[in-house]
Amino acid sequence: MTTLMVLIVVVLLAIALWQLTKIFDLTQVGRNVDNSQVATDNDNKVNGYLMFAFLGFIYLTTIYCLVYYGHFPLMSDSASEHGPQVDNLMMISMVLIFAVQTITQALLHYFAFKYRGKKGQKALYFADNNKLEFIWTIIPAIVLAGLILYGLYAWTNIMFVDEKDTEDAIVIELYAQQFNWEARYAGEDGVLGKANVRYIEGVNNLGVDLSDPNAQDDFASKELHIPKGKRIIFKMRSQDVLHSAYMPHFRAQMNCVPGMVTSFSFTPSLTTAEMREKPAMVEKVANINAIRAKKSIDLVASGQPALDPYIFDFLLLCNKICGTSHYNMQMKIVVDTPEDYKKWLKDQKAIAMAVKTAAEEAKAAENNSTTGKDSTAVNGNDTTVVAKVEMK
Ligand SMILES: [Cu+2]
Repeated sequence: MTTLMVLIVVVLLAIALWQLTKIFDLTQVGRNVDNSQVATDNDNKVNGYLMFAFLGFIYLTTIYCLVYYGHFPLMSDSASEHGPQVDNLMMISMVLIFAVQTITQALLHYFAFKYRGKKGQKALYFADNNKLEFIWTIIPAIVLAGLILYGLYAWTNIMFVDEKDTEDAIVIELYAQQFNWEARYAGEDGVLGKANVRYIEGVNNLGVDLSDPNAQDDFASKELHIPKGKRIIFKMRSQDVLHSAYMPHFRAQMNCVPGMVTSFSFTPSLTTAEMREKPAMVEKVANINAIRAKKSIDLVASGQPALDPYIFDFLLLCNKICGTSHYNMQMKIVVDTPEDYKKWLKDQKAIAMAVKTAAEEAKAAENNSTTGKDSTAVNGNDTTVVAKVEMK
């Protein structure tokens, strides 16, 4: 609201100034003033200096933004092994853009000043200059080719995983739906059972093929637990529309497309507890909590409960605008130590067995009441890649 008021005041001031200059012009009528529309040397000189002033304005704004809003390093503390490669690429691109912008803006404004209009001076016209065109084509071409090659190298490194690295990997399915995520683990046998959206029924909300022996011990979780230092292969599916599994701290993102399985793989390099202790994270959390504490004062004053302090957690977010609650489509990711992960798995398996028994009982009861209904009608192509998981 304050911003709006300030904007209105600025606009009104500008209008007032404009009207004042008009009145000033009217007072000059009759005096010996040059009213011609052709720019004089003095006009050009003023415009030339204004070019320099504008350059100064750009530089000052840049410095101001860097000091007050730039949080260096722009990206830090990636929590996956490939993360530093992505950060490097980003940093190199940003530094390059910054250098080119700074130099070209200086040149542009300097030459606009230097060749400002002067009486008797005529612009030199030439159709082309091969040498000049060669220079301004070849330099960007080489720089961009280098950047693209480095990008391709990083991309192949991240997206194509060696066979031997996947042997020991954990395969987890990420199931996207409007508007939440669910993770499916392979269970004791280490193999994810088949699944298809057409099998979704009752408690089977992931569409797991319950007749598949591999699916018998699969279990789902609303919280994504992964162990540090072990390669995780994510298999993404979507139930309804296009979603995108985005795990910013791990520098990972992959679209979830209905009807197909997409994949992304990474190795977590920091546990949740380690990430919380990083100096940059400690500072960030302290900032957030300072803002929350300030807001809480107003809330408490108006009789509402105060905000809880924020504690950092890794998140899986949706990065495709998939509907009204897209903004809140998220799942907590917990990176455990390998020991904690094993403990968590054990607990989950026990819960999964109980849920499975309940589901089987429910299905049996339903089958009894609807005899004659063709339960083998589902014959769609199975879309889930069945993968081997090693479990220790
Ligand atoms: Cu979504």
